[in-house]
Amino acid sequence: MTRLATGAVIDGVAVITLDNPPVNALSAALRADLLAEVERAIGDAGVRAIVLICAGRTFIAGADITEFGKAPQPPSFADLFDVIENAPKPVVAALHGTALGGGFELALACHYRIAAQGAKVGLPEVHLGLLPGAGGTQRVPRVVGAQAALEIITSGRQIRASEALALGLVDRLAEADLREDALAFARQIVADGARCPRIRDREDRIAADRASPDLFADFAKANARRFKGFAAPSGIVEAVRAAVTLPFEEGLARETALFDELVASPQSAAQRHVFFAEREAARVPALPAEVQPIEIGSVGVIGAGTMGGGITMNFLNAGIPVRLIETTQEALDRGLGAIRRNYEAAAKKGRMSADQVEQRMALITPGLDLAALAEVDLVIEAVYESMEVKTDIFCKLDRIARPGAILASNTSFLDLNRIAAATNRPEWVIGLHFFSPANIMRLLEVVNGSATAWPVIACAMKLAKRIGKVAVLSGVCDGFIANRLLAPRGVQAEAMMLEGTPIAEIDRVLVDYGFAMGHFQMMDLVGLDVIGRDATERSVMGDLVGAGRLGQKRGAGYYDYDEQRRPSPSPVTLGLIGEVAAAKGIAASPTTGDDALLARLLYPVVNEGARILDEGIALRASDIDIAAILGYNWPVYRGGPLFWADQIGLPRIVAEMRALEAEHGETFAPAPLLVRLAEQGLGFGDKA
Ligand code: 3H9
Repeated sequence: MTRLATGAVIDGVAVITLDNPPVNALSAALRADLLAEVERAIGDAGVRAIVLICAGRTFIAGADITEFGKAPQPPSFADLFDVIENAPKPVVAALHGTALGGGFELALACHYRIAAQGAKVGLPEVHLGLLPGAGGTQRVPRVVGAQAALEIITSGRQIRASEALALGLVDRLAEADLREDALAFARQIVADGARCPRIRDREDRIAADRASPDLFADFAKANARRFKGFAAPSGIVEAVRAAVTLPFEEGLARETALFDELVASPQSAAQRHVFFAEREAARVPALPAEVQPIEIGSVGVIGAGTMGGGITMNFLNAGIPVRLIETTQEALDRGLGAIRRNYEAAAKKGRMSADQVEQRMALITPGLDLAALAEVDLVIEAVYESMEVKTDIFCKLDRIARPGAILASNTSFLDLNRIAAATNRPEWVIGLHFFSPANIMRLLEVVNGSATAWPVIACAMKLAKRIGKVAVLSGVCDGFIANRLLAPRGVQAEAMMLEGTPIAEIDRVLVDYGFAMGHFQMMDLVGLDVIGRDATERSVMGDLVGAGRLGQKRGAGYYDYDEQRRPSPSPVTLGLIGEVAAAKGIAASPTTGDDALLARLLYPVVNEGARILDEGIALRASDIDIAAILGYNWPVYRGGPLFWADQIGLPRIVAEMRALEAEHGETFAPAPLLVRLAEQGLGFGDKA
């Protein structure tokens, strides 16, 4: 068997190289090999110091996440770290790439740390619904103090080497070659007396923290909004408090107990599912292996409105030049102004420099003529949703764009195949459906037309990663994956409203489930005039617009808003709901009870997901979860609608849907796939 850790002694320094691609995850096998090598080096009288370094693109990026939920295999992290920390010879960790989670915790158990200039360190466990379970919550506060430790661990952010040096989390930065510099550092340590300082013995920072016992409650309070619904942050606060208030061993035991609780929780299972689902989404099994993605060096965007501007920013941020086209100078100026304001606001917050603002703006070539797109590699059309306008643009693009250019539409529900048919090259046409605000939302639905060629799909999937998006491949259907999936939630919210369920109750249940806002709050935020533009029959929304209640921007929509934009129930809306219900002959029968409300709102989403999967619109159940999480802010700790459904159990959902069907009609008829899986005792996650 290949050994994952190998040692070589160079001038009295044992260099132990870890090699477990792709990210050197600290699996049981790697822990065993590393332990053997460290013990060998400790026992070797010719070895005066030890350097731990990794092969490949990164230092250890954490524990092996696939091992969570399985029976733990020896050696444990604690046993391995004990041997390293108590080694009688100095141990130096040499960090490059991303030293994260259990990898960074290993480095903190070493006596010294040296980092390559471009390295980053961090404890991202919180993103997996966990806390650092290998001493991170105990050692980091001993270096940086409790306040900074809380910030670092609850944010899970990656810290650049220079900041890590300033914070004392690493001892020095390599100047040139990490391995050579680590060796030189080890030799110098030996020459200076071969001290083996242990972070666990450091008291100064936490002694100071003991003087401010309120800091934990204050931190939790100040971040209550950010932590809402998540279990891991309070576990982290608790563990860091233990670091300050308990002796090291007891603090460590507290950390382990809290970690064990979280790792067994449905939240962490959901967040781990999301971690792998995001990566899985990039894979298209049917893509022939020999297909080479087309490279994109320049982009054209048609439409400088909110969507087109946001789309443009993604490419500018990745250093890709954009030709931005509008129909009038005024619209173009407005669009450019909005992009600039956005960047300047980011610069004001310290997220970029003034120079970077200018560099990004300089990548835009504005224009009023589609002919300017003759040479770009990819054109993205982002004009309003009209088949007529879009087919006209694609017909023109067909004449203008160079052969081999990809022609993409940002349509959110129109038939991509009809758009493609307006050209003589439908194989070069694809859907790139961004979500608003397009520079922020991470989902990109890549819509595969019936004629779209494989290299075009391969290109879109690869490009998504380059511009920081998570691509999910979708077939052509009304609303593609995310919009189609979530539409039934809105339908049911509005149906319940007309049946007399208070809208504030409907919204509250969604917020308690974990959504950032409820259905009606979201409508008010987006603007009722914008959403209800194409309505054909009488609706509460239409009446609200008629009454000038356009949403938050007017201080009144479904809700009334005060100056701080806080919503309160509106008697006007209540009256309109009654009128519309009466006009439609809907009798009052409010839904009560959180579970009943939730089932009514979200089981139809699960059902639609089953149809989307069964029809082959989505490649896999986890893609549907990703679309909901990244496109609609479905709470990540629920794992998405289909993962959530699996956790509830499909037989229970089918039974409840049948009861709803008996009461409210066939909208609730469980989808065939849902019934099939339930009968077979399977979940969506089991569907191949
Ligand atoms: C932890 O450490 C707990 C401890 O505190 C306590 C223990 C007691 N395990 O993201 P990429 C795979 S919790 C297993 O595409 P990039 C990933 O699935 C852990 N697999 O690359 C993918 O596989 P595939 C704390 C992992 O360059 C491949 O590696 N650490 C792990 O864009 C490439 O990944 C973290 O949460 C893992 N830990 O980004 C860090 N990590 O090719 C998680 C990655 O089959 N990892 N894989 O799809 C990351 O954030 C990114 O992967 C990283 C590289 C930044 C490292």
